[in-house]
Amino acid sequence: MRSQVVIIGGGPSGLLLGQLLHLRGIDAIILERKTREYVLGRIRAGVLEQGLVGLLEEAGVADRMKVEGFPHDGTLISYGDEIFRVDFQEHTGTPVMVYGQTEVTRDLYDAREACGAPTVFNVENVVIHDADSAAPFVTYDVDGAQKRIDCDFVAGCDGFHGVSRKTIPDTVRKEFEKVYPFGWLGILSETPPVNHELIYANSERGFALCSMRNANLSRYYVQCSLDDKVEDWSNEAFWDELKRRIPADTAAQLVTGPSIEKSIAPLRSFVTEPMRWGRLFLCGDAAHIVPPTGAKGLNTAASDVHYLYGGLRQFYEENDSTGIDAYSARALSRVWKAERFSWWFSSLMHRYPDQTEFDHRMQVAELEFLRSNKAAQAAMAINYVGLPY
Ligand code: FAS
Ligand code: PHB
Repeated sequence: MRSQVVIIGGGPSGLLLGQLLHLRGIDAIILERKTREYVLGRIRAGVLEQGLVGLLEEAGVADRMKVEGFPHDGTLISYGDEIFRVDFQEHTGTPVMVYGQTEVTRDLYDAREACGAPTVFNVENVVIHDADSAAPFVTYDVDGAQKRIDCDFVAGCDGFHGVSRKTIPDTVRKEFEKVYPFGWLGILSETPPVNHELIYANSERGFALCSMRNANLSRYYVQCSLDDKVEDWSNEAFWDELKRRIPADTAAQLVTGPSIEKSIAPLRSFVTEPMRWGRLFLCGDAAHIVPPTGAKGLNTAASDVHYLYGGLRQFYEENDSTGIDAYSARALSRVWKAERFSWWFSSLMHRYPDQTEFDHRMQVAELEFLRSNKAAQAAMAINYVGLPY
């Protein structure tokens, strides 16, 4: 079998790239390790930058998002019982879109099935061959049989635990990592959100985040120990802890209820360089990870897709490799800025186990400065709504 592009991974990166390529008549097959249902069962990002909104419009999958999504013009930040708002419209003229990654992925799968583009689920033993040649190919097992696809390019969209990144030789690949000494315990509950905008909370007891998916589906997080297990946290314990980390009058408004999903995510900052090796291009979590504090994971995967799609389109339509040759440097330039913002916001909002009282006072001083200084708020807003592609 032959395909112009083989995309490894049927998450948002792979699906969005596949849809954009399909619309330009560039054939791409997606190889996904799991089933569609399994992929859609993951609860992850909730905030879309305008760049991603634009890409979804370009891919023709934005209709439901425009009806069911919620544009947010700002966010709240609290510390103790103090709370203030950062106004995205005032500082950037653009909102962010609150619409779950699960729904983005569902819309992309629906569009892919509607156009008949090929996706192979339940693949195993995916191996990328001769990526540093002009004739790469991919082998994989499905239904007990080994398959081979010859191609021009491979897009490694297979996330942090995929095979693509490790295909780049250790002698070529350089990795940068920071592991945070805490995780996020998240729940999804069929309750009305405590506030119509997100609340990022710094408290003596640790970080908390109040988010949502719709008017009756809330998403909450509390910072937790890396030693915690989900089963250590009853719903009651979660709600009690959340109430103790957000301002008292906000906590008094909180509607609690059963969780329909509960999970703990570890936090790390991670970048691989380069994001290209020969005919292999890494995209999204395959190349980089951010702590979710800045809502940059999915959104940085989107800018990778934008750059890679543009380069592949230029190659096929204009016989010009300028875009693919510039891909790694262009993507990494924006990736590192997202890494910095995510690290900065995480450092500002979380309680670190080895944090001294002085360290905490530094956090409070920076929060006071952010609260009182329009230039500081503008800098945060510009990063949060998304730097230009
Ligand atoms: P994904 O990991 O989503 O998709 C990769 C796909 O490749 C998966 O479907 C996987 O099954 C498949 N795959 C893996 N190995 C394969 C192989 N060998 N062969 C074939 N297929 C293979 N970001 C935010 O902005 N906000 C958040 O709140 C947030 N929360 C998160 C919580 C968790 C637990 C995690 C893990 C991530 C979170 N993220 C968050 C980041 C997340 O949204 C990612 O940025 C986003 O899923 C990136 O999409 P992909 O690059 O497509 O990778
Ligand atoms: C979410 O709604 O899941 C969400 C929102 C903002 C973040 C992280 C997660 O920074």
